[in-house]
Amino acid sequence: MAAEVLEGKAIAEAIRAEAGAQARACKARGVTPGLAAVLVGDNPASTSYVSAKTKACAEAGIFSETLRFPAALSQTELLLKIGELNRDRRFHGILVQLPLPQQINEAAVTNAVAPEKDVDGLSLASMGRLLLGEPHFIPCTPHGILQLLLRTGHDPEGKHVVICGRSNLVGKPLAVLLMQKRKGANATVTVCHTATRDLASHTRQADILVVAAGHPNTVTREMVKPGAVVIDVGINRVEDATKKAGYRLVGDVDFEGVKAVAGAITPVPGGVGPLTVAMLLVNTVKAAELALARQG
Ligand code: L34
Repeated sequence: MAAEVLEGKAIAEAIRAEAGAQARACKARGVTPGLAAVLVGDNPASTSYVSAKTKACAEAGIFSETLRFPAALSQTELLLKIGELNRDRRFHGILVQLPLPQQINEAAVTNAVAPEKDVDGLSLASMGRLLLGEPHFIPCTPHGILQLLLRTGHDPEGKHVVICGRSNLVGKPLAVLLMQKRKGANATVTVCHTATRDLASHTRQADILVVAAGHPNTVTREMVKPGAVVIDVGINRVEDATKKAGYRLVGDVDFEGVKAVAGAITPVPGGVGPLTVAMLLVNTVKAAELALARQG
């Protein structure tokens, strides 16, 4: 039997509507949630992700502004800008879209965002809190994956989750999130990466398999246990002359092959990507609510 396709897009729409209702409640109390999106350079994928984010903000009644900088921007200039945004009361959240050009140290920049505005959840403070089990802002993609699992009836509690990929953006925070001793988490977690030997021997153990490796076809049919839930985080552009854009999007999983054995699988596009966007809105509204609470 073919796998159930987990439509992230529909779930993301529901979450965005919830965030919109909360944004209206903030407005009624005198504060419009605001997001500053920082985009350095003109990477086409980053540009399209940031515009998806600001468009979703507008639909949810969240004020947003995109600050665009040339690829040659220095780290010092970027840090100065972030300092300004930290002090700008119109913005409750600051997003610095990654990757950044090579002359800029990403850790220095993500960590310069004030903890109360760190809606991407990537600063030392946010990551440390997550690790110690007192999460504040949870990074958007891992949070979105957890919401997708919970809202489609695949509670990870007690399950063996195997994650392929150990990035700071996805694999690492997701592993920490899923191992927490609390409702909606509580999984047994294995993290595989580029030095893992015999990857298939690990992936075949997974009740829930999350693939965030950054390469098409990292996971194929024979690597998946029958009935497993497969979450494909990858977004790769592959050349396709039949498409107007000259390319099409594929994930890190061989979708057609794996669909034949898995119990459930996320598509690309329309799977995890839209949830990343939705969770940024959730975090931004939360930042505005916390600002309101501080005002008393
Ligand atoms: N700081 N950098 C920071 N935070 C993030 O959370 C991200 N990420 C990743 C890259 N860099 C980041 C994103 O925003 C990946 N990512 C992201 C956001 C949105 C989408 C995909 C990745 C998305 O909307 N994907 C659509 C299709 C997009 C398209 O057509 O190109 C989808 O359906 O998957």
